[in-house]
Amino acid sequence: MGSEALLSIGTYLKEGKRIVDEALERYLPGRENFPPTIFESARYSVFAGGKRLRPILCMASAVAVGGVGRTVLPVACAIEMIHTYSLIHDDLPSMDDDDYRRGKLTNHKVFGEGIAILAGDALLTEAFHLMSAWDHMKDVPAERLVTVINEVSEAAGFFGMVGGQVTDLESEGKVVDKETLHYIHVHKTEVMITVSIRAGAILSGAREEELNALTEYGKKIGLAFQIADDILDIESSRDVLGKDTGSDEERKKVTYPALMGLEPSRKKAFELVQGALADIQYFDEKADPLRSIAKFIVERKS
Ligand code: GRG
Repeated sequence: MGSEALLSIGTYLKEGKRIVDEALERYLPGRENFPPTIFESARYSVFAGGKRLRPILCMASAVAVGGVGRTVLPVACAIEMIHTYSLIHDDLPSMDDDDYRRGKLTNHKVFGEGIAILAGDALLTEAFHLMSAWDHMKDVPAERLVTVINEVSEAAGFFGMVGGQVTDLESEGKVVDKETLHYIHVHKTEVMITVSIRAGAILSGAREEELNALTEYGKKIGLAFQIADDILDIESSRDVLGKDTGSDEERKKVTYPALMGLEPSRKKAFELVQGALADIQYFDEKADPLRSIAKFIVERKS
């Protein structure tokens, strides 16, 4: 994953996914360990066919500041493990109660609720085990790694994704204002995307102004990604998306299109992407993958 001219964003993402999948295969213990069910359950969801957007962003950000994508792979994969845990838990009967994800039955439908909860717990814990495993990250100064671990834990926890999920749960079926909707989207989705980008840059020794620009880029594409997700829930089909659509409306979930309308939401996502491109305008061609990913985020079909 260098900065070579991009054949197409599709080819780039496919190659990124291949690299991430290969690394996850190495980092994630297999069912030859005891007790086998938990490894099988965790692997079932990790290898269910996600886009790997967050780890790809982490590597692309490393490259944009002059680093090497593969150097940040352990942290990139740890972030994907945290993302997978959040999806497993989000699908549980006590949360969104979804039967399908990424075109396959959800984890609890296959392994039962208890094992699904534990697979999520194990993935979250394993992510921090992996990030702090010194032998994987020997080339990175320790203080950069500690900073990244600190930021990732904040993004995933009380003040990040968990906070967003709690507010989302508590808002179901209620009339919610724009500020609450913004809080949910930022905390549930944007912060994990921004921290993926920051992690790649920090580990690669980004200068302060580079890090600031990438953070602004991350905040904008992170929000655009969630707005696009809200739109896909309305406009896409289960065949394309791999999960049930129309579920936001059914559950009376607060979304951008529900609050602002479909066209204004599309416009907002487009403006965010333009803003993100402006944030990184002074980066050279090594940031081209980040530019293409920003556009892909609002053009994607799944
Ligand atoms: C359980 C603490 C906890 C949090 C759950 C991630 C999440 C928070 C909920 C999932 C539902 C949802 C719509 C989340 C917003 C983030 C999002 C769009 C996730 C899907 O991410 P993709 O499209 O998924 O990157 P793939 O399958 O490609 O990995």
